[in-house]
Amino acid sequence: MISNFQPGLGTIRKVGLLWIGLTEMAVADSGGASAGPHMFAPVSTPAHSIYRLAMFVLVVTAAIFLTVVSLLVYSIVKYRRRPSDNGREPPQVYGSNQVELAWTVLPVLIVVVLFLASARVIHAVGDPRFPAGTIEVTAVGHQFWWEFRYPKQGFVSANELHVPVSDPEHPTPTHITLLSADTDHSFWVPRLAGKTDLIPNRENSMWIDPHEIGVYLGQCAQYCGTQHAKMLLRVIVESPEDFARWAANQRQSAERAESVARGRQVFEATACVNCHTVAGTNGKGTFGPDLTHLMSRQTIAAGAAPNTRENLRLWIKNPDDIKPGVRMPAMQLNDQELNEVVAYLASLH
Ligand code: HEC
Ligand SMILES: [Cu+2]
Repeated sequence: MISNFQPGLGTIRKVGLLWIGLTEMAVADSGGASAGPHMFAPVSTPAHSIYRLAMFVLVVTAAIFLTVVSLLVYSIVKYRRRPSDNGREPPQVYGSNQVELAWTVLPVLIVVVLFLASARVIHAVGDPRFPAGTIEVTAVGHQFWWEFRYPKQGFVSANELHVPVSDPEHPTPTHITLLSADTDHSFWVPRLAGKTDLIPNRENSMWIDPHEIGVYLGQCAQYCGTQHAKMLLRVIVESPEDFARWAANQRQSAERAESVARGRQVFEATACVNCHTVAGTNGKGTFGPDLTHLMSRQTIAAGAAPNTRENLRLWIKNPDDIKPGVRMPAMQLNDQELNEVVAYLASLH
């Protein structure tokens, strides 16, 4: 018997190692972010409550499953057909108040317990009391990127949501209002909270309360068009000091270095300005991401590529090479204009 069990345990170990291996691959792929997007390691209040509830439901239903399967296997084995059977029907029993009461009351009790446990978490997640230090962010889903507005601080960013880490003693949760500029999207950062949809002409909201500094990966979780799969997002949870420094920088107008004046002219003289804002220039478009502090982001095009000069050049030359089906056209710049505009973009810290 015991030797029979060993291959089984070995298999479980192998599956476990494979799982860890896959997670690590995801981490490697994600450009150094501290964790892949899975929901088994929550670090924020709503995700914690949901995880605990899910585990509780899983344990209760697993216990029911095991009981039912054991009884089933027991009956199949014990009452199987035997050569010694005489072929007659066993005695037929009709009705037993005790048994019927037991199999009615017990499931009702289990359902009530599951219902109360779920109702408690739904209430805690759906209707929390926000403390005074709550950060307000408006997230707008676009095909295929995220706009993040900080209305109280007065600036706009994209694709990488910065929030301060929340100390359970003095919580600073982030309340996120969710809007859509075009079609349905869904905001999902598995380690921080459940999914919430962004629906045109409707205001949804959610919140996160992360307790660990780090970069958490997320993904649009509602099919929204060709590049839905490359509509990634990252939440950068940082110390209150780092967050304050980042926010202060975001509030500044764009840098105006003389050395990149020609690139700025290219930017201001082309249709870039119809789709992009750079504070302090004539670029006031909102169809594409705000570029005022482009270089403060780790990635471009909603996580489609690391934010390097080479990728920026590739992107401006032909965005479709990085993200086929993207809503930004190739701007047909010549090589010199391309180099100048990339130098300008690279100066926007
Ligand atoms: C028709 C509107 C439009 C025009 C014109 C346009 N863009 Fe874009 N741009 C977009 C959209 C939309 C995105 C977001 C694409 C995505 O991530 O799916 C984008 C993304 C970008 C990004 C990446 C930003 C980030 O943080 O991810 C850069 C850089 C950029 N554009 C620069 C330019 C420059 C420079 C020009 C002019 C030469 C230009 N764009 C012209 C719509 C436009
Ligand atoms: Cu989407």
